[in-house]
Amino acid sequence: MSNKEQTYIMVKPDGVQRGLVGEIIARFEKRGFKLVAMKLVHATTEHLEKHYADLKGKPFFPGLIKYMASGPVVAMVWEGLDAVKTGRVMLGATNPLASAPGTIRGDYALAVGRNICHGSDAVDSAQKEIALWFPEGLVQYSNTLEGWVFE
Ligand code: IDP
Ligand code: MG
Repeated sequence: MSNKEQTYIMVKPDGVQRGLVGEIIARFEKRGFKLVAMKLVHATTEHLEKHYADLKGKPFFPGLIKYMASGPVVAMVWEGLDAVKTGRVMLGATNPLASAPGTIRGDYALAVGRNICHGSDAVDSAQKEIALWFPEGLVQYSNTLEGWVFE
């Protein structure tokens, strides 16, 4: 079913410290996405290096891992129509200075190295990230509002 696409969304350590967890969750909830997994986790550098394996070799990689390991993150999986692409649109551009107002980064962040949230960039990377962060699996339940969100 096309409305079952899943994306991995994470509030980064700066988003947690700045008290933006509720704000970020609220945006995905209000948009109509369904929360199918969530946990607060202080990730190890090994785990974060796997998550960002594609960026290994970039000059900012060591700083990125240090930033991401500096405190707990909120790991989530959201499900719904076009969840991956729409999640990225809701987050805004990687560099918050290029993010439109109304996006999460465009409303709450200024620096690329402190951009408060992560979202999967493609369906296949979403599946990899979900498997990495939620090896225990997702939570299955029915949401009675689905008929009001999807045709
Ligand atoms: P994305 O998070 O928008 O998908 P990626 O290119 O996948 O962006 O980079 C992952 C993360 O690495 C970014 O969200 C940001 O925190 C950090 N990052 C990317 N480019 C830079 C940079 O030029 N300087 C510092 N940090 C960066
Ligand atoms: Mg990325």
